[in-house]
Amino acid sequence: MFDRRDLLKGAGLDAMAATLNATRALALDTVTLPFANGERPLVKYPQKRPMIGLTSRPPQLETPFAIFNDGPITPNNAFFVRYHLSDLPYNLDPDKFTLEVKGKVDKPLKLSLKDIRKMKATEIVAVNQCSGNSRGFFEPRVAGGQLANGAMGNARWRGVPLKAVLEMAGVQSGARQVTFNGMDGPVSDKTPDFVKALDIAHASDGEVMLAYGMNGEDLPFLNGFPLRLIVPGYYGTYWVKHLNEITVIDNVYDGFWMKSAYRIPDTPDNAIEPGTAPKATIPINRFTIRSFITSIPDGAKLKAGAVTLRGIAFDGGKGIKEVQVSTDGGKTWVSAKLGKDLGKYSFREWKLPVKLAAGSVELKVRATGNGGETQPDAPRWNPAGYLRNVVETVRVTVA
Ligand SMILES: Nc1nc2c(c(=O)[nH]1)N[C@H]1C(S)=C(S)[C@@H](COP(=O)(O)O)O[C@H]1N2
Ligand SMILES: [Mo]
Repeated sequence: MFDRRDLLKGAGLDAMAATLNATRALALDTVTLPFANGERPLVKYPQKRPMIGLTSRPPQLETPFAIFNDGPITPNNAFFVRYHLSDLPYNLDPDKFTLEVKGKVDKPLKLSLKDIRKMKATEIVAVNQCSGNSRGFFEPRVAGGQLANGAMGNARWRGVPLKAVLEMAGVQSGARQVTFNGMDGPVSDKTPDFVKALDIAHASDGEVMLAYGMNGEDLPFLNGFPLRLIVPGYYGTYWVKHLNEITVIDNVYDGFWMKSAYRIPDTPDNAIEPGTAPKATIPINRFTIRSFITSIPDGAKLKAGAVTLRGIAFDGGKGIKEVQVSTDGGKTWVSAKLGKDLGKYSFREWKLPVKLAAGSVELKVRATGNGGETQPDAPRWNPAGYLRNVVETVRVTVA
């Protein structure tokens, strides 16, 4: 719809604003996700290929699952999009953009994109996954965006360590947390602005990153152009987009999106009895370990004989030790061959040649992390529909 030079001049953003402000993006077709009320339009947004549309105000787009079979890196134009608030910064001018660093620091900063790009760059391959990824599969069903498994993606992020910027600003003693605010905002004053917080030690660990690059290009607008937070191993809620305000504070941030939203039961496995309410909660944090078969969709019809199964696995940052596959509904398991290691926060590809005999076959996949944690056979439940990591099953008919 427009090229990168136009985008940087701002003309592209105007075009995008027009498209995004249209009540409905161009609907191409529909897809049906495998749960009740799973009909969704396939929609086309600027810088994106056709994506599964969840909402249009704000835009929320899910990645069609077949794309995860194309390789371990999710293309920018297929990367999922999640927003809470509908007032997006379409009119931002990258030449005038500034990142403010303030609060309990010796030297408050106002950094331009040029300033940030002049700093020593680092790169990391890391999965971004929405807390609500796979929420549509919860039983009993829970409120919130009814997503299948496509609210995740893996990219090579380029930027600067947050640590380096915090050091430039000089964090004062007594600092406890750092808050992150982006340029998007609520349309009505009643909705609280989207602000997230990390503990100071986490924010200064050298891995948390301010990213301007994604897979060798600028961030797509809908993925946070021109700057976003990368919090490797942590759910996407912390990965604040269009990030322009960092505040060091000497208390624990109690804004809505930390204190009331994005919380998980404070129980073993962060699960509770389905349909009940948790007694105590904590902020959501690291990913649970997951694995998927990507080469064969659920419900496929296959010819009997040899086939190579392929897929991906990832966890909250220890890295994948083993992926096992079952072709008999979980009775027996065989270790798959792991693909190239792109880092402990990345998707890890796996593949396994198997022989399938005629009949109804349940294919299952289960990952084990370097810390020994693995996936449960039965789904765990929490009222917000977070953390899903049950052993996934792909049912196929072999003839
Ligand atoms: N500014 C801003 N950043 C945000 C959000 C938001 O609503 N506004 N949503 C968060 C959530 S919940 C997720 S899952 C990720 C999604 O990142 P993506 O849209 O690039 O895939 O963005 C995070 N960063
Ligand atoms: Mo999310």
